[in-house]
Order: sequence, then structure tokens, then C-alpha cells
Amino acid sequence: MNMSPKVRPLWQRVLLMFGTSMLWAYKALHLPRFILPRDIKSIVNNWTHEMFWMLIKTGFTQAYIDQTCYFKMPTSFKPKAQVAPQHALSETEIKRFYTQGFLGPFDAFSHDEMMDFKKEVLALENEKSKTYGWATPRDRHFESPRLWNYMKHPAIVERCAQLLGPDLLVWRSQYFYKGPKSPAIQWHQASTFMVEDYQDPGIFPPDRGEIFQLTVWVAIDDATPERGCLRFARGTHNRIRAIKFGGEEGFYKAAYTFDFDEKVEDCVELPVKAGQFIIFTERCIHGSGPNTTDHHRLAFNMRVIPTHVPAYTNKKYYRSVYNGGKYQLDKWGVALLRGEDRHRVSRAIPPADLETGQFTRVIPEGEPLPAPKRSRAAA
Ligand SMILES: O=C(O)CCC(=O)C(=O)O
Ligand SMILES: [Fe+2]
Repeated sequence: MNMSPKVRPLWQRVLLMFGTSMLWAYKALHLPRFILPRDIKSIVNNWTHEMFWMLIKTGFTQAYIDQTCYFKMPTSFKPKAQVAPQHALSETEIKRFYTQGFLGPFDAFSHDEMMDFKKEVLALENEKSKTYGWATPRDRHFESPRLWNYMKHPAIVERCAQLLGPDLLVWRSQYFYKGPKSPAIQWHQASTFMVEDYQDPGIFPPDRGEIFQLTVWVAIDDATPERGCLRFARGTHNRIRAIKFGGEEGFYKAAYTFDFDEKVEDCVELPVKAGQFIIFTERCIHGSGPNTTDHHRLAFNMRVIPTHVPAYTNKKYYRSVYNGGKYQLDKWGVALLRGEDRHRVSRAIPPADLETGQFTRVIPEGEPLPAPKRSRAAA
């Protein structure tokens, strides 16, 4: 469904409220879902009670556009994996991550290495992705062994392991081509990445109260405040905020007003040098300012999950309403970043394919995958 977040005429809103109330009742009464058409079934399955209620109580003027969740502070800040001393996070650093929602910058690559990599990344900008068949900055690690090797750098992976556990997958990566004189990326947050089509999450954590995913953001260029470095609102990973329909803020192509005031929140800019990285939870409200310079501000990110969190499950394609369209998933798979995948709840790309940039895939199209486990928090 494209919920295009604009304010609709009253009669449409009344009809939508009625329809939404029916679906909510259907969910609450646990009526059989297999008879529902696919789109409706996705909404009944994946929208939380709060998502229905927000739309109904505000007369379709406000919504949660990702699955609601409330962060539970862990009782221990001990690292979840043993690592070599040079990559070790102290309990104070781990606590800081859980308190503010982000950590870093840390060093990984040299400036010269990144300047050389930059040439390769810029050359790809308008090239079709071998995975998706159109020019998208997403998931280029499937065809760039160099990117894949950077993603596996121990400085990155060993730190993620201390926060998420020893067995880690990447389910997505992305280049950020922030060119000279380019606009800000507005404040945003995501929980299970349902924000992209308002229907199906990208990932299915069994408990949304935990931190079930990390974003690692690696600067290819220096990211200064003038070039539009990342900025974060400390502690806002505590909950997913609602949006108001209509407005100019939005995110990529969706225009809405985010329930967030940067003057009230504790916002910080995080300048980093080429080759440094930041680890954060996508649930922490973040964005980046405009690039007012004549230089690029290139970066790549990767989205890391523990092996027990399913990604996409048996979807054939994934749709991003605000960022580019349909991603056919027949050549997609999770990639093992560290440890072992004992759960095997997602399609996986063989490591050898990633080392060589090959495109053979383990699971033929159409082969059923295990159904996602229901989230405890998904009432
Ligand atoms: O590169 C940017 O400016 C934004 C990055 C971002 O939002 C992300 O990595 O999740
Ligand atoms: Fe983001």
C-alpha cells in the first residue's frame, strides 16, 4: 500500500477510518488471515495495535510509519562477544551506546585507501546494479568484493559483535553519494524498516524492545559539518515517533511532519574523517545537514543483524516508497559477517560468491523459507 502521507478530504478520511477499524477488529479477534488478499493480510499481520489506533484516533492525520517499539535498557553492559584487545569496547562505551543510541567515531581505513576507493565508488554511481537491474546505491557488496572486504574489517565487525553477539549477518548496504551543494537528509528513524512500504517489515526481530539491528556508517570522504556530516538526537531510540500527514519535512520523496523538535532534543553533529565509522541504531533519530561545499561527502553504510533475526523472509520483492521503487530479491541474500549462522532463517549468499562478486545463489526462486517468528512486542 502507498499510504502517501497527505491530508485527505474528510469523506475519504471517514471511509479510511471505518476500513482501518474493521482491519483492527479483524486482527484483535484473531480471525483467519489466509482468506485475506495479500496487501490486507500484510497490514493485519504487521501493523501493531498502536499503528491502527494512531490513525483512527487522529482521523487519519497522524500515523506511525514503522512498527512501534519501546527500548528496554539492558541490565548488563558486558560485551556480548570476546574480541582482541585493540577492538574491545569498555562497559562505559557500551552503556553510552545504549544511552545515546550511537557510538564513535572509530578508525578503520586510511585516508589514501578511501581516496582510491572513492574513484571506484563514483564510477558506479550511474551503473545498473547487477542485483536489482537499475542504478541503485543499495547492496553493491554483492558485486564489489572490495566493498565486502571493507565491511568485514575487524575494527567494525568486532565492535558490532560486542553489542549484538558473536554471530552476525549483513542484510543491506548502501552508498551515500552526497554530492557538492546537495540537500540535507532529514531527521528520520526506523525500527523494522516497515517505514519503506508501510506494509511489510524488512526484518523480523523476536523482541522489538531489544536492539536487534545496528547501522555502521563509514565515511569515504571527510564528513565535516559543512559537507553534511551525520547528526543524532541523543536518546531518541527510546521509541518510534509518529508523523503528521502533510508538511515539508519528510524523508526522500515522502512529505510529512515528523513529531520531533530539534530545539528541544539533545542534538549533536558528528564530524568524522575519511576511513572512520560510526555505529548507531536506526531507531535513534538521525539525519545529515546539507553539503554546502564543492566537494563530495561519500559514505557507505551496512545494516547488521544477529543471525536469529530473519530478513525479508520469503518475499519476492521489496518496495521502497520513498527511495527508488522495487527491489527484486531473487539475487539478494544475507551475508555472513562474523561467526556462524546456526539459525538459517533468511536466504543466504554463499561467502565464495561475495569474495568473487559472482551471482550464483543458494536458494532457487520460489523455495519456501521458514515463516518469521512473531514478535513478542507485536501485540
Ligand atoms: O549519509 C547520510 O547522510 C544518512 C545516512 C543514514 O541515514 C543511514 O545510514 O541510516
Ligand atoms: Fe538512516
